[in-house]
Amino acid sequence: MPQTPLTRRSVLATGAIGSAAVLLSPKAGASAAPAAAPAVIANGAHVGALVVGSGYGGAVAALRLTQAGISTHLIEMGRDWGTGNGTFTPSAREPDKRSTWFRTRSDQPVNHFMGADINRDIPLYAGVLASERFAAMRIYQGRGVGGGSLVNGGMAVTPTQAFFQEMLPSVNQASMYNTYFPRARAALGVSSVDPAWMESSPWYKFARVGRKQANRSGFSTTVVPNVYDWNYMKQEQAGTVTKSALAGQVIYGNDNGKRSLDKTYLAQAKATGRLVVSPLHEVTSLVPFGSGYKVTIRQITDTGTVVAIKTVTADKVFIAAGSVGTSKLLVRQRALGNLPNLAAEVGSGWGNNGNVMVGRANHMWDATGANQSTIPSLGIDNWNDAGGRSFIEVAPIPTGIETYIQLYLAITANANRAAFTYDTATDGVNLSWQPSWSEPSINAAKRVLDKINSKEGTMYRTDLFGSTKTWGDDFTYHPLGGCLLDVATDNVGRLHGHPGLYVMDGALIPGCTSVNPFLTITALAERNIEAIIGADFA
Ligand code: FAE
Repeated sequence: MPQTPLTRRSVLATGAIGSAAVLLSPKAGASAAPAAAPAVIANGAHVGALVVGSGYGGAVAALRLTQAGISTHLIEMGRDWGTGNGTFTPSAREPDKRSTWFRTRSDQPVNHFMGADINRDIPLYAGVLASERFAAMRIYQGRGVGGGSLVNGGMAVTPTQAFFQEMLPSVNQASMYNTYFPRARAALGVSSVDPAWMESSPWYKFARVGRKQANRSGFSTTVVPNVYDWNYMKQEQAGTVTKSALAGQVIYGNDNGKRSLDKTYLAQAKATGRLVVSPLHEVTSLVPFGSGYKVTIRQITDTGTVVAIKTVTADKVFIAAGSVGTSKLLVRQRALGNLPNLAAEVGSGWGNNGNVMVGRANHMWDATGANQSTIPSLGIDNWNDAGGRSFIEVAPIPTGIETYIQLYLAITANANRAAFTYDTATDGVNLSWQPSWSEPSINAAKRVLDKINSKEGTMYRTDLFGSTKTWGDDFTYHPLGGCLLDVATDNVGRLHGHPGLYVMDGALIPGCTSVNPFLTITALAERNIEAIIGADFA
């Protein structure tokens, strides 16, 4: 049977990452590091801990389980992208087959320019960015070992304590802000741009112009921390290293510069010798079996041919397939009677973090620059506006030419929540989001951007999200919820009704984090896995 080779990656032993190592003492019954780990999981295997999905929740679980001496298998439906130059699509401007998860045409967030559709035909391939379409919402997600960290903008923002209290009232605030957020920031390698460099770099002119305009209308901006290596970016500008953020790479992966999970949590987990990663393996079913679970896994090639259907058994299963992947998997298993005891709330409470995008047309004297880094550095903070709360990223539009466009991604307070439901006719899962539900988000964003337009005498662009469409309100980068903490699970992510089955990812978070979500997902996973290892592996 053909098997996908496991490519080894180098460990980035930075000080920040090293200082984050929380060495848990090995548990009773924990296995020693295997002499020669198998390349991928074998059909018929019995494993102690199985983690489904290698994004933030999965990577945290994998690291802390292996550090506690527990042999762990990580199952990931996307590719292992390896490292180094030439792994990913060279620029988001020119999507090739590596860009997109099994579509015959790219499906970009900004998909039009001056009336023209800028998507491209591409061969079907296990590309790194999935655009998953539901009736009224398309959801962008990372696919590959590292999940969303491979494709995201790296913005690592801590929500205010006041909002965290509102979002997850059952979670002890002090422990989050004193222990788990700092632990997550250190392990992810979060830092901020050198302010002096940002003021002078031509690649951040778009950010400076965006800030000037926000300030002129009475709004303050805040620097947004990131996992991108800012020193590497300085060298990109100096021309001494291969360009990545300064070459238009981000949503289809960064070959260099970004500390994605494969270089941080997952590299550390592999270094324990107790982690086996199975890329191009998708978990399709879960059934209780003895005191654990029987798990069915489909293995594919990178062009989509199914090469194996494997059945394995696991004592404990950590589901970290992302808000959408986790919700879909569990809703379907409940409907098929495989996990009959799951709570009725599994599938509910889904939100899009209030995401909407929009562009403004600047005047010729407010050029945003032909050269733009793909990594944002500033946000307009209007979260205290009770009439419509928003945190608006000043986003780049790295086309390589001067467009005079000021682009924004707004994160807004939007109380609408959708549910995932099983559809017997298609054997698929639907999402109940309605087009009109984005209106509160647009209204919140307009409270800032209408004012800027009025002050600057400018208008919105209507040619970026369709041939005549102002708002990018039908997609999200930030799916959250579907399996809420302390509702569908207990207060650390144990699913009700099925012992030994856990949720670890963005599905736990009720629809909105007020800021970009991965730092919150990581910190919450750190909290939960510590409690689970302490209590359930004794
Ligand atoms: P996620 O990272 O999505 O990982 C889930 C993994 O599970 C994926 O690798 C899937 O391939 C895999 N999977 C799914 N189903 C299965 C299955 N059945 N079997 C095996 N594997 C499976 O989940 N957030 C920020 O905070 N800052 C940003 O700057 C930012 N920018 C973004 C830009 C883009 C283009 C996108 C798409 C997202 C961005 N995000 C950003 C969102 C962030 O990446 C996302 O919230 C996290 O990745 C979610 O983490 P999870 O662990 O929940």
